Amino acid sequence: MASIDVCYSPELLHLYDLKGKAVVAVDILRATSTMVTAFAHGAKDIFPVMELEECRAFSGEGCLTAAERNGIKAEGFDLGNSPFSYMNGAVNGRSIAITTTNGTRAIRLSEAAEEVIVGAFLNLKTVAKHLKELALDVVVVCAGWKGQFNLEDTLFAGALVDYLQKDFAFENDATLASLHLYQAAKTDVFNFLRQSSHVRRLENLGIHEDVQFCLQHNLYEVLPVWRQDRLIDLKS
Ligand code: 3SL
Repeated sequence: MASIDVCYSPELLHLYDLKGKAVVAVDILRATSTMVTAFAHGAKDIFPVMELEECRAFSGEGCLTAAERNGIKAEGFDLGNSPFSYMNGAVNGRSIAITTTNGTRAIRLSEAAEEVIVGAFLNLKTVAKHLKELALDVVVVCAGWKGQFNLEDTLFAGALVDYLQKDFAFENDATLASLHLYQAAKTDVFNFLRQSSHVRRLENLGIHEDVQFCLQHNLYEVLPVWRQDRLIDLKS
């Protein structure tokens, strides 16, 4: 039986051997939720990059560029990191280069895996189904916040384990803790996260609707996976 593990921060990735495994990279608030939303609204492909300058360089190649630092849209880019700004038809058929504080880093640091999948509550069931079909060992890589643990990515990990627990073995306490946290939170995930640091950080920036939106389960049947140098949607 394949196993499922949870890595609470990209800074802990050196403790995990990703070779031959499937990684689900997650940044619920908001990078991976936004990428899933972008694909659901017709984005052709997405180039997640770590640095602002790297991202800016893509504008010369006909890509839309998107950048966020510390919750704020970086100056001089087409888009920020709110899922709502990807819903107005502007991304339809377009390539997007994106850099965010933690999410794009989690994706790029997972490249050693056999398969890198972008997960969010928005596409939870689609990701779970794909993992069952792949039958590889899984590591959920939480983006966290600047190397630290966060609650929302951990809840997503727990939700995924909830879906997969009959088909995958658990190998570490991080997985069990994620599952228990999600089981405690699942009747009202929004309320459970009210005091969490990134929800408060976003609220202080006047960002309210994004949190409710990103916590919706199974809104989209989108499956972003890493292929060569970009993310594509396997469901399109
Ligand atoms: O850290 C990240 O990658 C972002 O998703 C953070 S924010 O939600 O845009 O503030």
